[in-house]
Amino acid sequence: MTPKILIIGACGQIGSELTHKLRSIHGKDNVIASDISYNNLDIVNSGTFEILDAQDYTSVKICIDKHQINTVYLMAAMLSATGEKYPLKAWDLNMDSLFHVLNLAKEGFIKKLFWPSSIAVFGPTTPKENTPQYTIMEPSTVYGITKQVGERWCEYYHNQYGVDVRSIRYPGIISWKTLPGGGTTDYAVEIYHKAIADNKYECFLSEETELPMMFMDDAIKATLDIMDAKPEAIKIRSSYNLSAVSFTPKDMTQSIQKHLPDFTISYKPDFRQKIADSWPKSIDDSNAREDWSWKHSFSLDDITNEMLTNLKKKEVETN
Ligand code: AKB
Repeated sequence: MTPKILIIGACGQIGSELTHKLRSIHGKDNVIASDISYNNLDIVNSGTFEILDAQDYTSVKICIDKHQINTVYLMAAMLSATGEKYPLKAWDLNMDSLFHVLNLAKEGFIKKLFWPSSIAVFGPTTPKENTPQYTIMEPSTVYGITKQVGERWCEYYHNQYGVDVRSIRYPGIISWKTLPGGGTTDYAVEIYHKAIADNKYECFLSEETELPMMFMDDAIKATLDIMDAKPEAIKIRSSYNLSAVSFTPKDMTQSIQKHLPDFTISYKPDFRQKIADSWPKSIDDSNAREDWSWKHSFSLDDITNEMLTNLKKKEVETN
């Protein structure tokens, strides 16, 4: 099957990089980008772009028909921190959009579907160290609830209707091209921007808050790897644990200080601290490593190097 791909939520942090990567592999005419507004001109101007409301079933179906789409990446979602401000909106967006694509897949309009889950499926009662694939899951955020429920529905649609849906539980994703929006792990991107702009950062999480994280290139690789794997290799149809590195704001500070020795950090935890405290510190992703040969590449120091180098380059280009 030649993939004809639709990315829903293509202007966001992960969606934008996925769009560029998939276009470089399959050609820009085979990868249609879509989002609710034109909020990333780089994406809007780099190939076919459709304004699409992921909550509007008819519009999604029309877009799929129009472009003869067979593969969908549903990247639109409201993340953990914003979700706590707008709980019902988060529920509606995250669930409506998923049901629309699952139903279109059930009806045969979509052959293969990627839907991201998150470490937010875990909660305060989950074992925090090396969190297993199968364990207690009592998420305490609306975002986490939508992801856990979504996972159950993905597995159900696969088992009952044969829908080829694939999913991974992303940790915090660190990248320099597009800013994240509304997540609890966003501090790990902001810190690099502020290090370059002001040589200091006020962190909204406490210094010892350890969370699982990953560089964007690893996240994109994982996404492509699971989508390229043979259907028989995908033994988990809810969502796979996925891991790369785990660290605290203090660890990040020390890594940044290797490049910027005068960089300082202060701590002013806000409502996001409680969310971070409910999530795992580290993740056991042995199923992903065994089933579809997942392997990460970037350590914390590699990430720091990439972030500082590319953000400095970007600053020079825009000035
Ligand atoms: C968030 O912080 O909400 C997201 C996530 C871990 O899914 N980055």
